Amino acid sequence: MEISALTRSVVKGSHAVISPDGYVNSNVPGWTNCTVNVIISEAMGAQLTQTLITAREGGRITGATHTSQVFFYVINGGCHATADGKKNLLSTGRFLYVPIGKTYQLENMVPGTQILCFHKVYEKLEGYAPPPVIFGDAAQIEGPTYLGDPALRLQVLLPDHPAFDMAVNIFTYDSGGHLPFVETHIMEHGLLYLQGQGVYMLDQEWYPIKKGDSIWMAPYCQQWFTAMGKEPAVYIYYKNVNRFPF
Ligand code: UGY
Ligand code: MN
Repeated sequence: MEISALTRSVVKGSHAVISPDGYVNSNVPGWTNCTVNVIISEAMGAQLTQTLITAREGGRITGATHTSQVFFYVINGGCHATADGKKNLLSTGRFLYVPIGKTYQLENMVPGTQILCFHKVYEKLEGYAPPPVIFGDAAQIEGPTYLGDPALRLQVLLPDHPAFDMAVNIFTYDSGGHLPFVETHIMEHGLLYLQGQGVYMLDQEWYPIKKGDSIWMAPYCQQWFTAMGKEPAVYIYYKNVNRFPF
């Protein structure tokens, strides 16, 4: 029998590892017939919110952005999406970015559809209008090698433009691939494993990680990862970018 008093999840001042075994569901107004798990939030010290939405029969996600922008990524399943009057079909690997001050509707969700969501308070930049609504498909985005290492590939899902103050990237590591150095940086991360497994080092502590796990890394949380197992390890992650730190 499994021992229910054990978990791989940890929540610390500079980082958290959240495995699905600890999920307790939330209700979010406007997100109807959906199971919602708020995985990363201000309540743990983060400056982003990372949410996982799983549709039940009749699942529907509607709302409006105010001070926060929102990024939706379809992990599996599909739905019809509308944002600021623009419509598109979302299926596995497709995404929708909704800037501040817009409405959104994700409807006709196939039961079981899973959607990852990042919210961040938008920091305006003088001289630049806030970004537009963006629909995209990760399958159509190039994944060049990362820092010249053919075992690592990085896809940048949002435009690299000063109007954006957040990035969302997909990082793929062949088995045995690893970050080339221990990163120590001011940017914060929220991430979700889409595939595979490996070992993450967070502030000199070592964690086995696999598909379905999430990680929060506060600014300056030291980080390094190596992929293990028979298939590439893939994670999608958030990063704050393009703004002066004070
Ligand atoms: O973009 C990044 O900072 C990325 N290389 N960090 C990470 O994967 N932990
Ligand atoms: Mn990093």
